[in-house]
Amino acid sequence: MEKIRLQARDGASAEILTHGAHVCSWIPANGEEQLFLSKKSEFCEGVAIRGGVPIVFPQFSNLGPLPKHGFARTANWHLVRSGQIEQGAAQAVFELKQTAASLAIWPHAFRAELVVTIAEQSLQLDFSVENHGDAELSFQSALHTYFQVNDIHTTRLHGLQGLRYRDTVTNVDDCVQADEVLTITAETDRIYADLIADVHIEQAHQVLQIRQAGFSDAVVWNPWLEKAAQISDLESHAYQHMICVEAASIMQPVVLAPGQVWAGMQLMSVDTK
Ligand code: TA6
Repeated sequence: MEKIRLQARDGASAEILTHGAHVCSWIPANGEEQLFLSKKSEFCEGVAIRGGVPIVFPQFSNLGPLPKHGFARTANWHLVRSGQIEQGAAQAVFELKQTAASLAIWPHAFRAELVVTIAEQSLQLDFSVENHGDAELSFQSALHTYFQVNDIHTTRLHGLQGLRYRDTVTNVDDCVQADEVLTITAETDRIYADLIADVHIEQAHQVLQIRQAGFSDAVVWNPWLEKAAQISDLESHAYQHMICVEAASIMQPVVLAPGQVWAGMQLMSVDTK
């Protein structure tokens, strides 16, 4: 698997693997690593990477007959181009098309594209899917971003108040986020529907703003101690240093007519306090 290193003129950098078009590292200009990557992650063909930004497509979790979270995160993507673009930003473009293996489990011709752009304090991920077949297709998708945090106990999430969510831990639908601040104090696995505001991850030293478009939902996941201990490629105490906030389309799968294109975006920007 090939690793692409992006460097913007201002020093911001990112690393992306062709395996899964997987963003493994993002360091803003004059900043520190923002993505969590498990030290126990395996980097081998056919295996999903634990951390960074796995691309979930065309199925979320086990909500269908496909492998968990679909096949895009373990597929070999094609690098279309990479390098610096206007105003010193750096960008890499990857594409994935149907293969004999994907057609065997998901009978659709498609082209998926991930555009990774870094500059200054931000990372932008543009994900799109085009239906190349002659029949309608539908899919779920997520940018399953793992953020690195210094201490989960003092990390505060904003921007979810008033939203409906499905609690995947208790299997209760139609919960409502009452509080303005969400702190993680136990295993948390929630699908928030119909986002309206940006989500902010607040830590003592910085605030990371997450804006999304195209994707209607957001997933918040932390396995906490017991669940983490059951995940073989995650160190059991790593849960203290990670939080997944995923831009997702799950509740309402995306439906594409032949020739139609769908696009979703997750834009992350760091503001040091
Ligand atoms: O997005 C949250 C979630 O679906 C959790 O339920 C949890 O299983 C997580 O993804 C990780 O899944 P993975 O297949 O990468 O172990």
